[in-house]
Amino acid sequence: MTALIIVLCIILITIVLVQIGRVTELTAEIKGEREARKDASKWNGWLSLGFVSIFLPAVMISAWLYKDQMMGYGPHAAASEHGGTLDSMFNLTLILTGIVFVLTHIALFWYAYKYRWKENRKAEFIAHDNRLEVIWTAVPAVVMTLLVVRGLDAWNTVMADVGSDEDFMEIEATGQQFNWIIRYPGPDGKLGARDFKLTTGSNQLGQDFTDPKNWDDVIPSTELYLPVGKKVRVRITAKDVLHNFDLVHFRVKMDAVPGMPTYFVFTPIKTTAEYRNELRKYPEYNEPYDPTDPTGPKRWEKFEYELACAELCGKGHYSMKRIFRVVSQEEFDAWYREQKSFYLTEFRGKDDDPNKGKVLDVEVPMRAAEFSANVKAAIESADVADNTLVLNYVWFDTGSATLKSDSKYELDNLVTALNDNPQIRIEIGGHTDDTGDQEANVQLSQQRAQAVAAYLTDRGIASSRLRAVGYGDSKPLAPNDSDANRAKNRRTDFTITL
Ligand SMILES: [Cu+2]
Repeated sequence: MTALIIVLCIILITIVLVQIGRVTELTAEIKGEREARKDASKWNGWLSLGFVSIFLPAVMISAWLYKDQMMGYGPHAAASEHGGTLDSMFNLTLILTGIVFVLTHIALFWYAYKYRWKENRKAEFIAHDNRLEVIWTAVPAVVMTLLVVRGLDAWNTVMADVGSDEDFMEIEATGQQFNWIIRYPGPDGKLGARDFKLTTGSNQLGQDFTDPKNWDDVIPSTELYLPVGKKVRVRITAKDVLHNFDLVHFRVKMDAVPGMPTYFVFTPIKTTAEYRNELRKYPEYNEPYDPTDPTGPKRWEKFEYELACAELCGKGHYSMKRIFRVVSQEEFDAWYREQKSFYLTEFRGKDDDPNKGKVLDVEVPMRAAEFSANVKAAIESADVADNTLVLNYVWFDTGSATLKSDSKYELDNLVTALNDNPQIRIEIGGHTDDTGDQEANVQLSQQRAQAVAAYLTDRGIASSRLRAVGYGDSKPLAPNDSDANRAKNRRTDFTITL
């Protein structure tokens, strides 16, 4: 019942509203609606004309005033070789669409004025005009073709991969929530292989360390350096979601897609210092970097090339910032020499190191340098306790005095040290842990010390400079109470005697 009453009310109200509308129309006609329309039409015409004559100049003036905020203008010049090409494409599009924008606005508002309603003027209806159709299809088609062809040409140039004979350096950028892991190839110039199945907390990139190319790879955690004028190929990957490798000053932007490596090749042409110097010309960059410290450094002095993630990849997206510093080749080389291999400094010898117990080619020169420094320090030291050095990389077959082949590197270092320092003599000491028969231990340690001495005399060291002593377990370095300590006590060492 209530519903019926409501429906009836709605119907009645609708009828009332329609009737009111009719009454209003009739009254307007009696009052002279034509006059009212004439007035309104005249006003609208003039206002259209007024609007366009203020709006268009205002657009142009503001574009001119704010041009320094646009990419490719003023302080935002491109800092890479291909950057200028992209900027000029944006410019061409801006000019062509700008012309169309101005012309259509003038036409739109001028016609609104010119063909405003007038008494006795009748609209002319055009059903179809082939000529017009052709013009407004052909003109945009030609312009679009021009833009697309130029774009394709630019795409082919910018996206061309490096040739095999070209001089370039390759780095790798891996996006993850929420940082960029950047990998440099190290002295061999080659990035090592990766396998996602090997990814762990300590091996973030899943580097396959059975691949020797991985051994010298560097993963810097602070500022990243690039040499100016050198072609850089960035291998871009992602670990979790979609990221985007964006170096805006170099006009480099490429999606980092999980499971699908992408790349970008670019050549930085301005060093950070040069770019700062250019920014210096603009008043806005002469303002203090930190507004609370007006006497502090200016904005241009603190400028850095920034790597950002241009994909909204999650909550911490904004924090994916890395600094790339472009410097001269000499400065770059100096920085690069200081970088430490991730594998050798962070991963070597850990439980999941696939090369545990093996000597790697890269380690041989490192160990040689370390050995010669230790010997030098021992000779120079006044303290007798410093004269004994452990041969950390000399190993024997279990229970025997046969040297393992990997021991030769350390023993060759010892040969070099003895040749470099003809004034020294050494006592080679063999040591065991406390397991097993004491007498047998002494005998084994004696045989092992002699094996080392024999190796040295074979390499031309006078036997008068060598003495081999088997100490058994009488000189432990640590109490024999754990496997680790017992391993420490099983050793060969040498003591320098002048
Ligand atoms: Cu991201």
